[in-house]
Amino acid sequence: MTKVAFVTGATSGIGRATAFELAKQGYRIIATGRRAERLEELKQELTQVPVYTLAFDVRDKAATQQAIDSLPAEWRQIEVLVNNAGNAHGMSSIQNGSLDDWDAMIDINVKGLLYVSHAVLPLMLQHKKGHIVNIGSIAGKEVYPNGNVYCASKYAVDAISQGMRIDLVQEGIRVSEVNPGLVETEFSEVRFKGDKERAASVYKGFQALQAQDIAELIGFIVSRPAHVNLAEVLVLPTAQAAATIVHKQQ
Ligand code: NDP
Ligand code: 8X3
Repeated sequence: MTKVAFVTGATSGIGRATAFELAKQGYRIIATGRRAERLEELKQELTQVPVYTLAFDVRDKAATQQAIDSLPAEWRQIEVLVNNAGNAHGMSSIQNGSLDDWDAMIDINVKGLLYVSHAVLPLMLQHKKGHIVNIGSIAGKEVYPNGNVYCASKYAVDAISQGMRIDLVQEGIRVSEVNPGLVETEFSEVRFKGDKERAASVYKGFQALQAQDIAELIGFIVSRPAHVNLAEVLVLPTAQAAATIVHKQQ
């Protein structure tokens, strides 16, 4: 039976591209996200391997556990978990921040990643084999103006990834963390609450990373020999030197 990869946030951007990339390596794909219609579209398009979809909100711990418990036997031997679901919500100073935005970022990026991992890990532990790839960010490596809580959520992903690696080393489970800089996805549209013009301006004047770039990196990480773990990768567009230092053409 072919191996199984579980990808969160597969309805868009990095997660969607990763589902396609891992399928190229022969993984059967469990694709998850909230938007069931997008998951259905993915299933229609991704025909070279079997695809199983689970629509749930990672903020809801009961729904997350229930969804993963509902997997049929032939989908339970998960070898790769890509903890990708996440977003920034808003971008403002701490004194002008919105509690709802803060809740969303902490609940999705931090607690959601934990809920999914908590439900999937027992399936990996049964086989003493598995690879967890957490999607952090350059925002988990440096704090930038008005990034406060989003950065905090990604610093938490960094700490959780290190903690997972320490606790799971004796179990033979690899834990990797991918920390991208600016990737052109729906990320900024979500951050700026549907303001497409403002979102597009983030990626103007330079060549941003594309979701495919990150998907290929994830594909590389999970295809290393069993004794090799790429623990952490910071990946930036060539035009980006740090979180707020981007060389843009006028
Ligand atoms: P997108 O907005 O394109 O994709 C986000 C994905 O997360 C969607 O599939 C969305 O699915 C899913 N998601 C969001 N909220 C929830 C939720 N409550 N429950 C379940 N799924 C959810 O953004 P990206 O592809 O860019 O983002 C993917 C990851 O990459 C995120 O963790 C982000 O922080 C990180 N990242 C992004 C960078 C960038 O510049 N784009 C740079 C560094 C890191 P749905 O809405 O259907 O639920
Ligand atoms: C997304 C990249 O720079 O907007 O994590 O924080 S950034």
